[in-house]
Amino acid sequence: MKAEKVQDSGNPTGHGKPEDWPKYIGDQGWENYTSEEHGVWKTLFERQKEIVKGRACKEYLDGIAALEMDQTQIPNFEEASKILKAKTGWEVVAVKGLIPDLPFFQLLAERKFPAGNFIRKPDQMDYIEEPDVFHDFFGHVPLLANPIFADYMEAYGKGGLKAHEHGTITNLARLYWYTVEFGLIQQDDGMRIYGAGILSSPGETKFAVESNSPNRIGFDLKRVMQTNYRVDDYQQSYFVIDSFDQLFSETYADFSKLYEEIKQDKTEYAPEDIAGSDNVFTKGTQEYAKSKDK
Ligand code: HBI
Ligand code: FE
Repeated sequence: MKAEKVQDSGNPTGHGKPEDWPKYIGDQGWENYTSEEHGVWKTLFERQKEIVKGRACKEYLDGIAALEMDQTQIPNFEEASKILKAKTGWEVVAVKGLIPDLPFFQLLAERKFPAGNFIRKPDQMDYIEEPDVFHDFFGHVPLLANPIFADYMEAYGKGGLKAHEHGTITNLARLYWYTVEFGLIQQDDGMRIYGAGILSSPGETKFAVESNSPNRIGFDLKRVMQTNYRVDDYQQSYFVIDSFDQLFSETYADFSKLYEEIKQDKTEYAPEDIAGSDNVFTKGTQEYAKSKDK
C-alpha cells in the first residue's frame, strides 16, 4: 500500500444527538451467515490465535479464554454478551460498519460495544479498511472482560461526549487510536500488545513487538492527543503503557483542563516524530515506512 497523506480519524463525525444511537444498531443476523463466511472466521481465528501467543498481553489472552469462543464459527453476540455482562457489565451490539462519533461514544459510555456484523471476503484476509466482525470481536471484545480495561472504555466514551462539547474530538480519536487500537504494554515478561488493530492483523502483531522499524514511546496523554496517525499501513510509532491502571487513572481525570491546554499549545507531531520529552523505548529506523514510500 502506498503511504497515504497522514490523516486523522477518517470516521464520519456524527451531528446527531447521542440518543440517536439506537438507529445505528440492529440484529446481528447470526442465522444468516453462510458456511463460507464461517469458514473465513475459522481461517482467520486459527491463524491469529497462534500468532498472538507470546505477543498479546496476558489480560487479552485471559479474555479470549473467558469468552469460550467457538473457533469454527462467527461468534453469536447475544451469547457472548451473557458472559461479558456477568463479568464487567459490557455487551456486544451489532452495527453495519463505522458509525458517527457521537453515537459511538454514547454506546461506549453505556457499556455497549458496537461490533461490525459482516466479515471480510476470502481475498481480504490480511487487511480490510472497515472494522469487520473479526477486527471488532477478535480484536476488541476479549479485553472488555478485564474489569480495569472495561472501566477505561466506559470512561473513554464519556470523555468523547465531553470532547464533542469542546470541539476536540480529533484529539480524542488519537487517544483511541494509540491505545485501544494500537497500544502496547510493558509487562514483566516483555513488550506485549493490547491494541485491537494490531491483534487482528497477523503482520502487524509481529511487526509491533519485533521490528526495529517503528518507534516505541512511553505513553503520555497530551503527547498522544497531539500526534497524527496513519490509517493505511503499519504504525510508525507505538505508545507503551506500564499498566491498565496507568491508562485508566490518566484518562479518568477531567479532560476539560487538558482540552483548553491543547487549544493553546498547537504543537502537532507526525507519526514518525520523536519529541525531546519522550521516554523512548525504541528509536525506530523507519525502514518499513521508507520502503513503502518508494
Ligand atoms: N464506529 N463502528 C464503529 N467502530 C469504531 O471503532 C468507530 C466508529 N466510529 C467512530 C470511531 N470509531 C472513531 O472515530 C473513534 O475514535 C471515536
Ligand atoms: Fe477497532
